Amino acid sequence: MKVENPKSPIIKKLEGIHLFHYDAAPCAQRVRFALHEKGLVRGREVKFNAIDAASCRGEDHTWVSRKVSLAKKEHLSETYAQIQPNLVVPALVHDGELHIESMDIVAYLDEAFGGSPLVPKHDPDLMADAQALTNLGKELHRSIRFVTFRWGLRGLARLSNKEERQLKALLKNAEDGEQLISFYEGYDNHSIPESVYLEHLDKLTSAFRQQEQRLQDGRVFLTGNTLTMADIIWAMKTVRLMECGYPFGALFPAYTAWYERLSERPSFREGVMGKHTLMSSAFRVKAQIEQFFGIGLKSEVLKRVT
Ligand SMILES: N[C@@H](CCC(=O)N[C@@H](CS)C(=O)NCC(=O)O)C(=O)O
Repeated sequence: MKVENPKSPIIKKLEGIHLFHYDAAPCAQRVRFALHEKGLVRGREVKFNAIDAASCRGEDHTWVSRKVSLAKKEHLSETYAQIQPNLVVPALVHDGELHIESMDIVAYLDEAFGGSPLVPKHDPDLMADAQALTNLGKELHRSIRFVTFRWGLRGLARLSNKEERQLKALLKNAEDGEQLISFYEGYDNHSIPESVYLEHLDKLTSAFRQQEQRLQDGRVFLTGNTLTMADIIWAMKTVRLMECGYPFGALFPAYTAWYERLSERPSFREGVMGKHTLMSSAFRVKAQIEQFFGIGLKSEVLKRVT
């Protein structure tokens, strides 16, 4: 979605492609994957709010990385609210134009940079299938949030009272602010009921089972034999859950093999994982320790399906 008349004075100054993102955020990983599929590789790292001429410059065939640390809560700032009114990553600027919503950005990059289409408009049946799967992926974003915050982040991502007040004030007029506010209210007060968490976990398991069935016919990608936006959104959903110990290998072998195929692509290795390896390893170690003690996401899921 292109944002008309963005508030931030930074936007108009940016040349080439600048991505406001966080290495561990699945929504930003979707866009980084697409950028690399389009032959645009990661270039300079600059502060997200840097406005000097050298930082604003673009470079051919690369994108400028403007990291917004979710861990340091840099997204809950007035400066970032002027860039991304919903206070989430990613946001992409291309030659002074601001785009938000990760899957809309993927579609934008597809149009702007050509190459093998990620949005298969040329084939109506394929397009309908890829769109339906993408929509299901979007719907499940909330479920991923509930499950990964609980198992992956625990208290680490909680907001202080002051940060929660800041979040509410900054999102007062945002179109899509209510979801983030109500999620943090429950999460910060430890008042998300177990039943809500389990409902989200079951929704995810049943969605992954559907994908497992799809892949039974030996297809390479989720919608057939070409990579589409559907593979992007589902693979990035899978990254974080894998890190949290979700037992994909034990439950869904064809889905796991599909994910491994995707994760071997340079766009995945460089675009998605490039600078995410440290945090990814920390998540995996945490999951392994939990598994050692017979707790954690793996045993929780296996208990529910057997
Ligand atoms: N619909 C948005 C969702 C963006 C979103 O939720 N981003 C997450 C990271 S995956 C975020 O920035 N969360 C901030 C927070 O949880 O405080 C998109 O697809 O771009």
